[in-house]
Amino acid sequence: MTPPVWRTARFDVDLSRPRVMGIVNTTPDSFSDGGLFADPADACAHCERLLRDGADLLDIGGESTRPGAASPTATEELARVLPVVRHAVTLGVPVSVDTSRPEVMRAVLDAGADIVNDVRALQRPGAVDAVAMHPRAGVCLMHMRGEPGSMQQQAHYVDVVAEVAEFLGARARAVVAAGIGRERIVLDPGIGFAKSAEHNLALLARQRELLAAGLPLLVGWSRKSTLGVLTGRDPGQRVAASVAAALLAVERGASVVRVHDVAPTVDALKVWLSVAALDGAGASSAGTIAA
Ligand code: HH2
Repeated sequence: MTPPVWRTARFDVDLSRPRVMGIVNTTPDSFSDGGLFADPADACAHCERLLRDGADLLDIGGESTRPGAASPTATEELARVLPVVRHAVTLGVPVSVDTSRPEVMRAVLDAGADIVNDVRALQRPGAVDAVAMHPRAGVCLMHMRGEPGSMQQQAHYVDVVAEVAEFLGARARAVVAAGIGRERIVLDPGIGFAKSAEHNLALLARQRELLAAGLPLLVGWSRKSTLGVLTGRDPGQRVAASVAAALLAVERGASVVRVHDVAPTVDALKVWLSVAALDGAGASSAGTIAA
C-alpha cells in the first residue's frame, strides 16, 4: 500500500508515521505564549529551537484565536508573520501559516510557505482561490462555528462528532471542487473552537469516525482549556496533559499533532512508535519528509 502523503508546496510529507507540528505564535496575545515571540528575532530563534527539539513542521501564526483577542489588520498580521516565514522557509521543513486572510495567504505562499492552516476552513471570500491558485500548497481545514470572540455561545450540538464530520466533509468537497487536489488537504476537528470540554473529549474518544472522509487528521490539544478543566492547571503547566492528549489522538489515527511543547511530544511518540511497530497498529516505517 502506498503510504499516505500530504502534498505541500515544496515537500511531500510522508504520514506513515505521526508528525509533530511546532507552534510559533508571533502574536502579543495568544492564550499560552502571547508576547513571548512577538519580536521577529525571537520568533525566528523559536523556529530553530522547535526544529532542534524534533518538530517535523512549523506553524506560524499572527492572529490569536483566543476568545476575546483583538483581530489585527491584514497589514499588522503580515508584518508579524512575513519576516518569520522568510526565515523559516530556509530551515528545510514544511512551513505552515495559520491565517484566514486571503491577502496573507497569497503573500506567505509567494514568500515560499508550504501550507495554509485556516481555522475558518477557507470560508472567507477569496480564501479558496488564494490557495487554489497555487499549484501545490497544502491546506488544513479546521472546524469552528462563528468567530473566536463569540464562538462558545454556539457550542450546541446534538452529536458533535457527526456534525464536525459533516462540516469537514462538506468543506473538503467545496475546496476540491475549486481545484485543490485531495492529496493537499488535511482536516482538523478544532479542539476548543465552539466546543465545551465534553464536546472536545467526545471528539477525542470517537476521533476515528472523522477518518471516514478518507483524509488525514491534524489535531491541536496543546495546552487547551479542556486540559485545564481536567487537571486544574494553568496553560504553562499543561505539558503532561498535552502530551497525553496528543498520544491519544495519534492512537486514534491523527497524522499530525500541533503542539507548543515539541521535545516531550517527540519523546512520547518515540515510545508509541516503537510499540506500534511491534503490534502493527500504527506506523509501519520510520518515514521521511521528501522534498
Ligand atoms: N488551535 C489554535 C490555533 N490554530 N490551528 C489548527 N489547525 N488547529 C488548532 O487546534 C488550532 C489552530 C489555538 O492555539 P494557539 O495557537 O496556541 O493559541 P492562539 O490562537 O491564542 O494564538
